[in-house]
Amino acid sequence: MSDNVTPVTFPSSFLWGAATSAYQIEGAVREDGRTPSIWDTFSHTPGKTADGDTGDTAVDHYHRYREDVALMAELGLTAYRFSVSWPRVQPMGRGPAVQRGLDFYRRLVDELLAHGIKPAITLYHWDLPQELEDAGGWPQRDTAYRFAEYAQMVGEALGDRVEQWITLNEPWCSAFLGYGSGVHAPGRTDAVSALRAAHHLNLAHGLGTTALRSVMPARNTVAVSLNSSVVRTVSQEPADLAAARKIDDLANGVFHGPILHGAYPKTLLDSTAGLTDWSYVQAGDLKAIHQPLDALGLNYYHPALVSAASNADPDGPRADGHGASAYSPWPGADDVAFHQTPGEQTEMGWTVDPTGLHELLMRYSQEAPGLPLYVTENGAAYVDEPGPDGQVHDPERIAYLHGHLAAIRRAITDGADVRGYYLWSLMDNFEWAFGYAKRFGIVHVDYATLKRTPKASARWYGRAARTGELPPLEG
Ligand code: PNW
Repeated sequence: MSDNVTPVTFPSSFLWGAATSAYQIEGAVREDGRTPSIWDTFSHTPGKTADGDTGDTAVDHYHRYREDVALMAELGLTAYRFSVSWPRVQPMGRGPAVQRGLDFYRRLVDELLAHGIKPAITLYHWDLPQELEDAGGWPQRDTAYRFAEYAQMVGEALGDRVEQWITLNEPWCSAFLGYGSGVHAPGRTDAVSALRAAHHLNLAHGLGTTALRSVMPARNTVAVSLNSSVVRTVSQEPADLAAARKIDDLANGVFHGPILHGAYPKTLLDSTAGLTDWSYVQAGDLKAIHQPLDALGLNYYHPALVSAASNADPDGPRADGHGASAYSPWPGADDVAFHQTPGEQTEMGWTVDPTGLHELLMRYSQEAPGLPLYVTENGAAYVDEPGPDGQVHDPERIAYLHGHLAAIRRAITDGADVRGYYLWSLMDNFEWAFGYAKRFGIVHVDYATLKRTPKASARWYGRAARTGELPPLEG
């Protein structure tokens, strides 16, 4: 652990980034030919988001991107991960690309490059064109083909100036929160649809990777960002270990199995056998999914703690941190109980535990030997409001970042090939079902005026980026 005295320094090539996603920041939902995505529909459905919040305006990044890039440059960030809105560049999810939509991303990328900031594009951060959901969405195979076509269009348009590409962000959330528990768009609640969605997201990743490579310069890199869980157990009893195996398969193996190893884990096929026969996995799919990658993106917020349901209080809270729903996001795991990990929590109720990030990086160093790793998201929500001096003091976030960056540094020392860090998030934004109530930004946004004010954590992180060394915690 870092003792806050010994300097924690990073390799000079380490990327110091921040991350965002299109629907969470852009606004301008009806401009320049954009059509609705499933998140427009969902957020406009009463009861689906806190206070009925929507991304209609979000933080108006579509019109303020120059200001936002200038802010990143001023802070000293060297990389920026953003997502492309599918319905902005290919309305309805079919047909030719819309130049005005692509032009926005071209201008954004050129602005970043002019400021010496390395862009990383996520092609899919959850905003499926509504038209494709109406045709069946991710449980339907065709959506994977549509994604590959879209990926190729964006690759053709921006492959000359963007080197780092990420196909999907957190397919677990798309599949299991979108189609299983229903707390994310499109809000469907069917275990089999969730599993089908997971397979078609995997297929989309594989076909999308191949499509990107067919149109982009060979120097460009392709990765996927997984929100892989660190799953711990309350005991080493066989029933608890079996519970952890089940959740690990449903959280991690269902994606890294086919993507990294070309097969679904046998234990996953067994634990879901009562629900599905996996007959939608067609001949050749696993080969199509198992494409060589250039890097792996890992998003980490907090660890999970599980036991067999028989080893838990049946009336206790279901502390899996995935929002309230009568439907589980864990198909076939009704015999598993989630426990609150001990320790301090962020505003999301997520336990602060940097050791989980070290574990995760070490695990994937083994799972994917030789594959460079990036932490493509990590960060914390706290209640942040400007003080009387107009400044936002967020010592808890600084401590969170310090702890997690020090954990990354330890993982590098221990042999993990971690190349960079994208803090979630550059600025406060639309936090999905939680609306604007949860603030993850290192830049504060006043939602009445949309004024941006860097928080103390932004200064702290900027200093880390400029010096390659973690500054001390605030006293
Ligand atoms: C990720 N969960 O979302 C996303 O990639 C971001 O868009 C989001 O703003 C960020 O993390 C913070 O939440 C998640 O329920 C949403 O486990 C929900 C969960 C995990 C990640």
